[in-house]
Amino acid sequence: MNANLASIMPQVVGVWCEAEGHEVTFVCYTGFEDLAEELPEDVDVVFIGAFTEAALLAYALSNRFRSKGAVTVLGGPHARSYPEDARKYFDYVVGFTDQQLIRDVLRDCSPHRPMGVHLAAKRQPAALPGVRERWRFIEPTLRKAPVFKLVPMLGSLGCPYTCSFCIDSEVPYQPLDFAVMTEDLRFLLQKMPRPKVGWHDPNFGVRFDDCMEAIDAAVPPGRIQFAAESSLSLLSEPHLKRLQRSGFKVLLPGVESWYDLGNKSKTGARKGMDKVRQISEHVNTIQKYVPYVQTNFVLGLDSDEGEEPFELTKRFVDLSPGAFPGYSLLSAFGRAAPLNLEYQRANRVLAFPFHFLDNNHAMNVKPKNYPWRDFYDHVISLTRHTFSPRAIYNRFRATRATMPRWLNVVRAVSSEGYGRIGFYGEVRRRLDTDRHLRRFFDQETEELPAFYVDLMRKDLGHLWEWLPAGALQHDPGAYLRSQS
Ligand code: B12
Ligand code: SF4
Repeated sequence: MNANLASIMPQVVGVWCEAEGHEVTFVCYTGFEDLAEELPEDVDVVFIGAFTEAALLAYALSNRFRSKGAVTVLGGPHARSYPEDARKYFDYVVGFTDQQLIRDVLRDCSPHRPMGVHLAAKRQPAALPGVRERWRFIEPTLRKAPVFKLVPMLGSLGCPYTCSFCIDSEVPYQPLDFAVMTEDLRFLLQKMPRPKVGWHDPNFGVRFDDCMEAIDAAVPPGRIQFAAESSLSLLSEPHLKRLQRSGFKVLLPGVESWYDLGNKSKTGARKGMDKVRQISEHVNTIQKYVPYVQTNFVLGLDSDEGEEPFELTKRFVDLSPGAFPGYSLLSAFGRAAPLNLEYQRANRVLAFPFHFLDNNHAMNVKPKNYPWRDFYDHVISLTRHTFSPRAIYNRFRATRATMPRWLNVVRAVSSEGYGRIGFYGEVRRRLDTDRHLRRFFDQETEELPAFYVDLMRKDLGHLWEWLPAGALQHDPGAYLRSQS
């Protein structure tokens, strides 16, 4: 799947660099390529877009390119979350990025060391190059996806909701040009016989009618299949009917919590089992119209206490057997969300290396209402329940279409289901037996446990040699310190 999940912005940056007259080499690293072969040698400036989970890889690459005389720029979720740290390893670290900012970087284009400069546009860009302009970067990326090919598109930026754990909670909602959307879809129909589009909007369909009109103006029913992340409050039955007509096959609504964030799921003040019943009914209704549904949950929120939230999620899994539950462990990505300041103020953020901050391999916020061992026991019990043979079978039966049925099985028995049970189990076992790891979890030491160092060395392979000194450590309170 990985090439199908590639980001839009690196393609955009490629288009903007070419517009300035530069020759661009574009590489999408999906985790499998031999980077030594794919990366160009003789370059003046290198832009890297990275999530925090890929930060160490990005730091190692920057070091390698700088040693050969290039100037390096980091953008993307990691740069937005941890600019203070990234400046140590890049000449430029950029936040919100528009065409003018890229132009400024290219014109200045000089080494900034030992500390890089931090630049950011005042707001999200008003417009971005569409599929037609990005096609020459989209096409080689999709070639890396053997069967299923998903074209990334964007209809809006920001979000009108204010979930305090989210990077977009303070970014105003802004639709992109609907005419460009229509034009892009027409273009795609010329390029592919049966295109599939993945919307990268944080919350798809906020301006629902405008969005659907823009799609319907270009796409005869059923010609393009769509996937989108959308909040439950936008997924009323009339909206679902329209989405079905227009070819939406995959929806990923966020439930997040049984006690919090009611406005987003339109459950108002309802909490606990009442909310489970209501959401489960809603999700089952969604599945009548859309064959593949993934419901997203955050585990370990401060509103959770005791066994109940985990038991409620198990009930949800039973009541909505066809939905694939996506679990994220509560994570504070540096300055990505306002809530992170609170965690840092309370000294609850652990210095887990960036490599493990992918919402699963580590939870870098000390849970408010659970000792670590209890928390992991609950997470393991929930994950086991979700991927038990009975639940896998029920999911299979409750999903009508063939592809989604098997996709659910594959996800359950691969690294996502069974793999996580194994990893959480290993961490839980070490909480009993590995004294150093236990002390790290309890914030009694910041020295990294060998267990994590070994995993990073293995994952980074030969790039481990290029990791700059100090890169494994970061200041988990940097955001708070920058505020004072
Ligand atoms: C769409 C999306 C996805 C999609 C597409 C992923 C992709 N490769 O882009 C899917 C569903 C696949 C996905 C998966 C994951 N996601 Co996601 N995702 C998002 C989401 C909702 C929107 C991001 C987006 O594209 N916005 C539109 C772009 C145009 O805006 P932007 O991201 O703000 O980018 C601006 C700047 O940062 C900059 N910029 C961005 N990239 C680059 C690159 C360069 C080179 C430059 C110069 C500038 C630049 O320019 C933009 C314009 O100002 C965000 C949450 C959010 N609301 O932003 C989470 C988010 C980015 N995801 C997140 C996470 C954790 C994940 C997963 C690890 C979850 C998981 N456990 O599987 C995976 C990892 C996937 C991967 N490694 O590729 C975190 C990242 C936190 C972090 N610091 O790393 C976010 C912030 C959500 C959160 N938890 O707060 N995700
Ligand atoms: S609805 Fe989704 S995108 Fe919007 S603020 Fe909440 S979590 Fe973020």
